[in-house]
Amino acid sequence: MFEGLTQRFNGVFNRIRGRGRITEENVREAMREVRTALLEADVHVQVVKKFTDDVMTKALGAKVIETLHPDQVLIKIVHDELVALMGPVDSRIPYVTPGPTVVLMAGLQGSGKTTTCGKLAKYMMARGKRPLLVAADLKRPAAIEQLEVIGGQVGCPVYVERDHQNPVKVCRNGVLHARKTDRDVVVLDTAGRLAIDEELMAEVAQIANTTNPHQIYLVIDAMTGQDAVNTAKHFNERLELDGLILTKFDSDTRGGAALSAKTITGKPIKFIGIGEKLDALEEFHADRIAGRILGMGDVVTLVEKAQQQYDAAEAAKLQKKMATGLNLEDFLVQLRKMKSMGPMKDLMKMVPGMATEMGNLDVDDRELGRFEAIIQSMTPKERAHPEIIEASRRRRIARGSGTDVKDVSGLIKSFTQVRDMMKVMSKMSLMDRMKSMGQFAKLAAGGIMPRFKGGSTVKKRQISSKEKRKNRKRKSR
Ligand SMILES: Nc1nc2c(ncn2[C@@H]2O[C@H](COP(=O)(O)OP(=O)(O)OP(=O)(O)O)[C@@H](O)[C@H]2O)c(=O)[nH]1
Ligand SMILES: [Mg+2]
Repeated sequence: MFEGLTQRFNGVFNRIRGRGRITEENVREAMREVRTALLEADVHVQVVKKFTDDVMTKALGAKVIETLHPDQVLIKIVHDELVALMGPVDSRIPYVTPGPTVVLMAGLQGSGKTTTCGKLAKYMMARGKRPLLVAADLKRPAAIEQLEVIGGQVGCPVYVERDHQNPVKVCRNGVLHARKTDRDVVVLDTAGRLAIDEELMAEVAQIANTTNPHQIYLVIDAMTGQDAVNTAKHFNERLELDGLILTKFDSDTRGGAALSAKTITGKPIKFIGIGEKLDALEEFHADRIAGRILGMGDVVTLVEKAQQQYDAAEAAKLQKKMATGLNLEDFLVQLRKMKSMGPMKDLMKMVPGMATEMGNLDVDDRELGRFEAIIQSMTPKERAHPEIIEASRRRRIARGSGTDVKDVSGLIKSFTQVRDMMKVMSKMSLMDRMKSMGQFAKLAAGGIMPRFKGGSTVKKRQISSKEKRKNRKRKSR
């Protein structure tokens, strides 16, 4: 699959090897080659641009760790960006209780829907599920038989109705049949369409509307490259997909679809089809694919270790500070560091224990700027000893920073809480500290940020599956 890309990346890293250090010039040169390599691999131009820009920024801001060579650092950065490009992805299927969990499969003609239905049934059965396949492709004469044969091969029952041409009815009855026969998953195999054609699109939307599937997967053919991604974009506008399944990954295509899909459609690839046989289905893991593309797992591990050691040394320095008590001056330094490092959310993810707590939160980077303005309007003495900031000082600071007194008070209060908590934490064992990190994240997220902006900095992103189904209904109308 990715041979061409792998070769090109190797060439880029080889050329950087032997240079003394990472400079703007040699990274720029490397990125020119990477850009060509990605475009040749049929990666969407928008994705190529974002990727090379991000790698460039990260490479120039990379920590200087003496023990590492520039090519090693670049390999790690490229690896991480590839992972970010394709992820995050959770390939688990979220089953509902009580069942049955309804899974709708959609896609263009010949993309591999029917085969993938069989593969999924086998995959689910290996995990203790009792799926039912439903033959809802009534357009192609042999489609029902094809699904029956596949069901027979994997040992999964298939629900069919032969006396009419109404796929919506078959799907609805299929779900009822699953209930009666104690099957806990229903996989609906729908008719393919040659291109995005309105009639068939309306049909699949109607099936979605009637059966209210818990998951909608779009099957796309890796061999069609960027067309597959465009298809996914169109389907997603109509169906609100939960994930993509990229088939024919075993073919010698250039990999553009795998690399572009997430960025362009916003939906992750959940599974890949790697052959015609019914066990040729793999969960999609972005890091494995990135590893496959670069083929440099050992370098990535090496760099990770070196960075961990470096981070440990830095952490020890910060730890000392924490024990003696941070002041707003330190805070400002950290804040500026954060700003230069990139989006706040990415940063939060790097703190142990933060990722899970912060996963659904969106922190607005612009707010950091207001934060900075407030601290900048304080005198050095106020920054070192925030407790001296009484009412009149608060008013002056608010005026100076163009904010409200309420904002200034909020910031000071939250800062004091965080500082005190850090003091306590610095005396804890590592284990206890990790546990408290969760609480700290909540404090940082629910404390400083929203109070600072009146509650709107932190947005809850996730919508419930009920809302999602409602949205779907609205869209399909
Ligand atoms: N090599 C390879 N072939 C695949 C893969 N998945 C499906 N195929 C083949 O692709 C062809 C089409 O697969 P189907 O499952 O019939 O596709 P479909 O989307 O159901 O097609 P329609 O029902 O006509 O819309 C078959 O020959 C499959 O064997 C895969 O992952 N790798
Ligand atoms: Mg089919």
